[in-house]
Amino acid sequence: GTYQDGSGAASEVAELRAAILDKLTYFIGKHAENASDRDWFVATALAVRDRIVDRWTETRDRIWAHHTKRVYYLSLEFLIGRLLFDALNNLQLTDPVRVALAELGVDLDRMREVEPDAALGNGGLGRLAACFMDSMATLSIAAHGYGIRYDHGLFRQRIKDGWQLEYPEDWLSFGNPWEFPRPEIDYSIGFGGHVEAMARPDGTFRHVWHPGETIEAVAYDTPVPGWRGRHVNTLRLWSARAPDPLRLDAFNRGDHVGALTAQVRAEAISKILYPSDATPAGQELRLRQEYFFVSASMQDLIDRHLRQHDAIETLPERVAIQLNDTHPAIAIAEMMRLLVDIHHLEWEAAWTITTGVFSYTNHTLLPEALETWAVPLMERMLPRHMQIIYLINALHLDRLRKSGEVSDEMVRALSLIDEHSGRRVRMGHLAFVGSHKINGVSALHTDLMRVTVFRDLNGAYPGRIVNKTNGITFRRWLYQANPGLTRLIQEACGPGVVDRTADLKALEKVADDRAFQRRVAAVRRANKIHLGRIIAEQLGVKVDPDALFDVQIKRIHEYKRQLLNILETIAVYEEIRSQPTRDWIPRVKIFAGKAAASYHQAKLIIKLANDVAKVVNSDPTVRGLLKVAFLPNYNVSLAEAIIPAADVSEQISTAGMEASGTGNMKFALNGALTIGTLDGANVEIREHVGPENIFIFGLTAEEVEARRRRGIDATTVIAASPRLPEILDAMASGVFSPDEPGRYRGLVDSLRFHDYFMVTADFDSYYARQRDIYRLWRDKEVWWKASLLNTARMGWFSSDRAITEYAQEIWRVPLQPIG
Ligand code: DL6
Repeated sequence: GTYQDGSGAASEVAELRAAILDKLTYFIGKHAENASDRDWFVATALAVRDRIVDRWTETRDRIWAHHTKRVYYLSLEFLIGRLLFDALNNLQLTDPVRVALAELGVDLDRMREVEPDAALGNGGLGRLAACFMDSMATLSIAAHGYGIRYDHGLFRQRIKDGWQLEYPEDWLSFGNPWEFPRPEIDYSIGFGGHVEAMARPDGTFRHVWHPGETIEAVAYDTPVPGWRGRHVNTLRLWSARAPDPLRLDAFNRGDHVGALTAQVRAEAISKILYPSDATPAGQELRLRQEYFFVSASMQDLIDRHLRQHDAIETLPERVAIQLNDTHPAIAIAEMMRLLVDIHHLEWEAAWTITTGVFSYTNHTLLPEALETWAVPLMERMLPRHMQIIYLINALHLDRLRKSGEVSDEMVRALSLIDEHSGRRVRMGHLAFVGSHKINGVSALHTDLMRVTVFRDLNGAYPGRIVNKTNGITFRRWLYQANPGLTRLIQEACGPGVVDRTADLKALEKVADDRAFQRRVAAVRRANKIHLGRIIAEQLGVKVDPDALFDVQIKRIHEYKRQLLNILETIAVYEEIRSQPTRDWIPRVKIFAGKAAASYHQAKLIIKLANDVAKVVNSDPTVRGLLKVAFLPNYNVSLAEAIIPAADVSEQISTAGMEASGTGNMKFALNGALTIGTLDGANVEIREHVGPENIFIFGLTAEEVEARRRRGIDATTVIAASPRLPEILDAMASGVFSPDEPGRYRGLVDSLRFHDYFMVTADFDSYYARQRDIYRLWRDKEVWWKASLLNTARMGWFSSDRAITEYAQEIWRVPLQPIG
């Protein structure tokens, strides 16, 4: 059996089998004999979807009848991954569907592989939104996710000769069985044009925006069932359409392409996800995307409110809107425009409503990722919104001036308009001023927010900043991804642990039970064999399941310091070569992750990982004691295969730079031991699992700051290190790039002379911690105890806990706990 209790009564299986066959016949139009895996997948998804729909309509009726306060989660990214097992598990249908398909001669696990990943996000921010959708449904919160239905999600990564190549992703090419197109739900979105000021008899003005261009936003709904199918929410994604499908006059004149240009321009808005993880794309189209989905969502939620309640004034009692980062921050101005220009409220009343409904989550302190938009661009694209932003700013600064002494310098810092290099609108400031709560995503990150980006705003609006440490959904990241471990956990903690993550604590009692440890080790070994097959298929590299699997999977970014990990790999390689007969612990270094297409240094780091892999994996003196694998096209599904197979989790960002991390939580929950800096949520993970069960190293955020102030030339640091000079010389002289000896000279020079990310400063302590890991690995009893204690103590990092905090402290909406 599995961790589910719906064990699959015969009648249930028969019903499901009939439903799947029915979909295959009447929806797909095929016989079982000539159906492909993809046909079976679609038929199964549709049969399961039917079960979800009943609960979906029930949920809607219940919310409607009780006038439940609603949450709207606005996010430019939802990194969902595959949905079949989410649906099956949350509806307790995995076993009966498995049996029903087996009776039809179909293997559920093979079929699972054909579902494309919905990769509508870059990384942590988008995946957090997906975990939060699962938790909001699980806790019966009346929530909608609002975003964009990108035709093409995050690019597909291929590695050719060690270099990253980007290809368009095509998740919709075979249709999407989970979504419901709602062509009848569409809103007009304006761009450009001018604003007319019309004097009222009392001398005030009414503003009418006459957009120069209009685009339609069409809704596509995906139901999101919570745990045990109690409650089903909606993810509503908007797709762009031109008001007219083509210009018939031009077409008839023979201008077949020109007839379509307006349509192409309109539809470009939802064509593709911008691959900009931590740098603003800086392009007009990106701003068009942001306003497009925000305006559709604001119109939609106001419509829904007015269908149910007669007064717009009650919005804050009925609605909470969460801005996932600043990407949807223009919603503040759009809400004001709708309330003042369309619903004719007074400015003050509108502002009270706006600040009453909005709250904003900040996900990064990296200066290059703090969104700003050039004023001339805003004036051209959103002229009315620019006026509104100016007025918000004037009133905000007036209020501060009245409340006390503010220097010119403070005004410059507090203003929504940055005047440093041309005039730019600071979207973070707009989101801050227009929200009643602003949150960071880990304790450390929130503390740093208060003293860095939002220092002055925090002084002006004390108490607005709160912390909400991120969480992950255990349903996907433990129960689905690691059914073997889940069964053992249920055995030790009781079957109800899947409802009450606090029950994980009971694992502590068996943490040093040798027999139990061995069974946990056997599960890990099976997961490693499974991952080993993927590595062999993808890379032709054979790995030993008894080797230590040391994993770093995440976006490639200098601050995440994949480079630090590679340097340590080189150190180990050199040691094995110089003392080949010592009793080395076999180790596999696993990397995966995408680099932004325009981020050259990150792409060079990918090339380096692959170059090092090539040299190490083929060196006969190494004899397989060290293997390096860079797996291409990292995505949610690959993460689900890698994380349960990891022994060591690399969370080694420069302290102060990783806002939280959520991968760190997924690994620790699955029993990998973390090597990491005191950064983001690592700090809280250490508090929970205990300092003896995590390997912390390196400079603290404060020390990083202090060192940077002293300068980032690393010449003396390197000279003082017992290993760095040799490693860097090897890299710089072309040991890993014999075809182009100078390839890494620039990279090495930047480490030597501008080591902003403190790779060299942290290297020796990182190296020493890795040796501690080796020592522990030799003592399996202590190792597995530490591993089990990690799993036992990670319950707090559930996204159910995070969402409970948002619901109680920010949104003030009711929820129904599970368990
Ligand atoms: O909060 C989710 C996630 C954090 O866990 C990561 O630490 C953080 O880097 C990420 N932030 C972004 C911000 N990008 N932009 N803009 O992706 O958020």
